[in-house]
Amino acid sequence: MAPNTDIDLYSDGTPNGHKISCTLEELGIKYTAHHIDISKNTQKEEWFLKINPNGRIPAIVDKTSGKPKRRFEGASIQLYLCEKYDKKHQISFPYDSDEYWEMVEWMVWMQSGIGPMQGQANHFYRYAPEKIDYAIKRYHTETKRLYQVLNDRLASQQSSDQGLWIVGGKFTIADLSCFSWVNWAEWAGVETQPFPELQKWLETIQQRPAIDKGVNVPVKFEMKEKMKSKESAEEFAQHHSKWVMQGMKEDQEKHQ
Ligand SMILES: N[C@@H](CCC(=O)N[C@@H](CS)C(=O)NCC(=O)O)C(=O)O
Repeated sequence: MAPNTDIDLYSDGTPNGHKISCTLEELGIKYTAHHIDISKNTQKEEWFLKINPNGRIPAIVDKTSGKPKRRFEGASIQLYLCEKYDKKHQISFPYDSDEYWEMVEWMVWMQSGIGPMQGQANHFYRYAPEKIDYAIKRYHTETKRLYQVLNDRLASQQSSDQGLWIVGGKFTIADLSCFSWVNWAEWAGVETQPFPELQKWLETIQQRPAIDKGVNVPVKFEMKEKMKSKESAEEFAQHHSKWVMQGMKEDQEKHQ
């Protein structure tokens, strides 16, 4: 039976946000989702900075034990939730096992690689007011290089009878972490078809009911729908570009 949790999730419909809503859904535990509209800069408000001093989503406050615990940074939230609420290790591994450290390795790899590189690809390909070819190429190439690393890992796992999963022959938070960004590949202008194992892995994860639910928390997942026409993709990019530019302006004023 799922533990009786009391968790507040602060998030928005983005890759980093999906990472945590999908983790909570996979664990099947009770939580309340609060929409932090990053286009309105809610993540920079005083009350939210007390939860995440970095002013970014996602964050959680776990009130289950009675003493509220605030957690921020995607990978650290995922590890915390599994340590506390995945006692049967359905999507994680026992602390200090070899698989545990391999899982952590791939999560840190994702957090310091795919996340920031694909994030910059989004920025220069979709949001920047001028199209700088050098920057677009740099971040597209780096994202593709990282996808190849993931593709090769999946291929070698499969050929050693570990299934098409990153670690230990089962779906874990390492897969979920990487999935949260690879699922947004087309928004960054990167195709997944050239990476056959990654493509199969992606489609398998997309079919998990908890993932289908999680990507629609706290708001409906719209990107793939918006990508169906050039006009709606452009409109979606404009909407995001506006707040990204405003945020940059405010940061530049503060940090001259
Ligand atoms: N390393 C952080 C990244 C968090 C992050 O960059 N979140 C983005 C949304 S995907 C955000 O809150 N952006 C708002 C802003 O830049 O002000 C994590 O994994 O949690």
